[in-house]
Amino acid sequence: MSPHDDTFDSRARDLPPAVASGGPLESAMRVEPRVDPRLLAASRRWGLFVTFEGIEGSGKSTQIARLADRLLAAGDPALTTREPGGSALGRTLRPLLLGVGIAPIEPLAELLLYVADRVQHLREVVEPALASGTHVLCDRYLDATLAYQGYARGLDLELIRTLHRTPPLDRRPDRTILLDLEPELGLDRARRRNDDLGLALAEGRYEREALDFHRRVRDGYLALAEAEPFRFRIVAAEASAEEIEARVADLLSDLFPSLDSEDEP
Ligand code: ATM
Repeated sequence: MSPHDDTFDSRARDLPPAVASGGPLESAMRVEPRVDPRLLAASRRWGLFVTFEGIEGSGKSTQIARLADRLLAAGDPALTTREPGGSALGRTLRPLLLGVGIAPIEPLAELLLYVADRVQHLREVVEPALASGTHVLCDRYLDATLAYQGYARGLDLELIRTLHRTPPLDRRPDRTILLDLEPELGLDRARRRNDDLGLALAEGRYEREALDFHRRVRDGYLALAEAEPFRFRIVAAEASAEEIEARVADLLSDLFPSLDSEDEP
């Protein structure tokens, strides 16, 4: 007998007799396979989680709306949302976080408010949508916290990462689009937009930060993207909205086949 046969024999002897011999237990398993319900849940179709990041004025909101339109037109269910402000609690927190002169906020308090906003948003909006098969397109997420509170305000990146290991904060996007822009250009656009929309006081707290702050945010985003090239796609945001829209669709077409321009008639 070869060593191989010997191994086979000893394995067969270790099995319970009914399975080893093809007895009643084995045939019952063949007729009525028992599937772990957790595996069944995992095989159901979940939505994809895509986040958009970038400095102020990089055009995230425009691009998210355009992407949602494309997906919906192709029959793909998609939800657009944002942080801060995607949940009921978040809508209360947003003016506190972004308003000019509402109340002084310590960097650590600011971090914890963004984290509170995120927990509520994940539980109330993001998780139920993904579980029902709806794609979630989110304007800012964890990378914003790392870039603004970490790289720009100087809070410990490891502290932020540690907080985001606890559910539901441990959810990571399937893809992140980083709209990259020179801070001078972005700030100029953001200030003009806030003036036009009358939002300079309600949402202008970050536009009042020094240019250097926004440079640190941008550099932080680029460092994050470099560290995770599989998740991030960087798009130069100086181009026209139409050009950026086409580029974004192209960069997501592996996840969403309906965005593949070669499939268009
Ligand atoms: P939007 O204007 O893109 O919605 O962003 C609001 C601000 O929230 C943004 N300000 N600027 N410039 C960055 C800030 N923000 C953080 O500082 N940390 C975070 O975790 C999030 C989600 C947003």
